[in-house]
Amino acid sequence: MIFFRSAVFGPFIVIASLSSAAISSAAMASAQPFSLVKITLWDKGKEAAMTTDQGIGMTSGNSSATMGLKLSRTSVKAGEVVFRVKNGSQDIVHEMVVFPYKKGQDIPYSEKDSRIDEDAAGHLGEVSELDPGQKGELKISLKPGTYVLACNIAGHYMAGMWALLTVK
Ligand SMILES: [Cu+2]
Repeated sequence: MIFFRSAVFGPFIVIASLSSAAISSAAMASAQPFSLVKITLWDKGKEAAMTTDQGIGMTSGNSSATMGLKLSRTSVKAGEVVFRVKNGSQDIVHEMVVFPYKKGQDIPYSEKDSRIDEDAAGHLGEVSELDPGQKGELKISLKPGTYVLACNIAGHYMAGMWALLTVK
């Protein structure tokens, strides 16, 4: 058979000789079922003066933020995504909320509450209110696009506690 001469088709020949149960477990072992993003929530301590002008699209970005999210990766494949979140702060409660993002769009924001308006912004899921040192996990399915990961404790988004994630 001509397939035996092709390295590309080799794996199919091996699988074809197995039972159907073996095929599905082999497929599961080789295909990664989800993308993992590890996130550390950080800050410079509760004594640090919080910045207030570090929202998305604001002139300074969040380069001088006193709190933020550190991502193990900023790009993942579309499909199931697991966010494994740890609050690395010594003394401040943080969380991680996922929103869709379109370039040039302002994130709906409530000045009154000093928070992103979660309903208007299209809240997709969250690991809410982690105490210092605490961990949490969120698994959601994401389509290709850009997403905002933000902490929506009052004041934290404008302090610069957000990051962008690209889904391809
Ligand atoms: Cu926070």
